[in-house]
Amino acid sequence: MSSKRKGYESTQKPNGDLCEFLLELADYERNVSRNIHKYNAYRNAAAALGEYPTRVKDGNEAKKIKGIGTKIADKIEEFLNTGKLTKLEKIRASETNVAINLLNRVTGIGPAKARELVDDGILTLEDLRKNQDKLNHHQIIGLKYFEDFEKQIPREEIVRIEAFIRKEINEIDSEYIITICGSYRRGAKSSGDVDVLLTHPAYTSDTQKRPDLLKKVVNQLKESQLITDTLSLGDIKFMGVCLLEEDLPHRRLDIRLLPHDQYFCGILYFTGSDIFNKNMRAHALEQGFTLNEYCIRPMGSTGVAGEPLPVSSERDIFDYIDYEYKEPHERNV
Ligand code: 8DG
Ligand code: CA
Ligand code: CA
Repeated sequence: MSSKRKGYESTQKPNGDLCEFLLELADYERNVSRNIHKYNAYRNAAAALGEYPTRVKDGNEAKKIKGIGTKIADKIEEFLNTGKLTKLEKIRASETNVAINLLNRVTGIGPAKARELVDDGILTLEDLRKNQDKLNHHQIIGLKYFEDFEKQIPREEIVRIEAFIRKEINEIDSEYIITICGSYRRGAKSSGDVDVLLTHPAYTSDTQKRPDLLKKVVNQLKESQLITDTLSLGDIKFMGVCLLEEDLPHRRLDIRLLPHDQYFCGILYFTGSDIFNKNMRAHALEQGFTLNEYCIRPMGSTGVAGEPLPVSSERDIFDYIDYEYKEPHERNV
């Protein structure tokens, strides 16, 4: 997951300000309280409000929207009446909360690590720079490029990164297949990072692992000086940093190697949005299928998943579960 701060394009939406405060509460629940249940509840409510076509007039109207319960509706009511939210004012007034939220924005630092650092008296990025012995390699790189990674990547830049990667990979082996997923594939004007999915016809879930297929690509992109840093490199996943040109910011780049037969389930999953995925998986279950980032399987009457079904396009997956096909740009839920 790239983006630690995910916003909705709130300005044009009739309930954009309400979405903003719900997302701020969601961040608080994830980063500070570490209550993933409440985090999801706020995220779902924000997504539902973001889709709602007209300005919500009061808490009662909000409560009628699917995904918004009584407690969140009460907060919406308070916000509409007073223009602010007492709970949020209190959260913002706590130095500890502010610091935990800030440290969480460094890639590699999660809620538990952020809490630990704050307990050690580290409250600012400056404090963190002086205490790098408390950080691992990933976190040190995250700190080094903190300002760069906060910047959105314009679509035109990803278009150029994509062309660069295609050209380099084609020089190693023209049989590689790549797709840039994430918000870019959904047509976003800017993205938080670059999500590359990679496969090769010679690598399937029946064959041996092929870490060499990923390593060759990473080496080539290092040699051609697109990749500047590695956060982590395993058999199937590279996480790192790229730089297209001097004077541009450094960008987060992820490359995942998938077996050829699992490529389309992977593309579907990593295109998202995460809420679109959640809705689609729920629909799959209702239809008697289980869907994940690797495969789609029928659920037998005993509740045990069967063998993965053959998939040769994203559309196949929608067809199995009788779900109306959505183009990537229609998946911005
Ligand atoms: P952004 O980078 O522009 O901020 O947005 P994004 O491309 O939609 O988000 P991302 O964090 O880069 O994740 C890419 C896709 O991965 C996302 O759209 C859907 C899928 N995904 C989930 N859940 C999760 C998860 O928990 N972790 C990761 N790494 N990816 C997830 O649906
Ligand atoms: Ca990502
Ligand atoms: Ca992304």
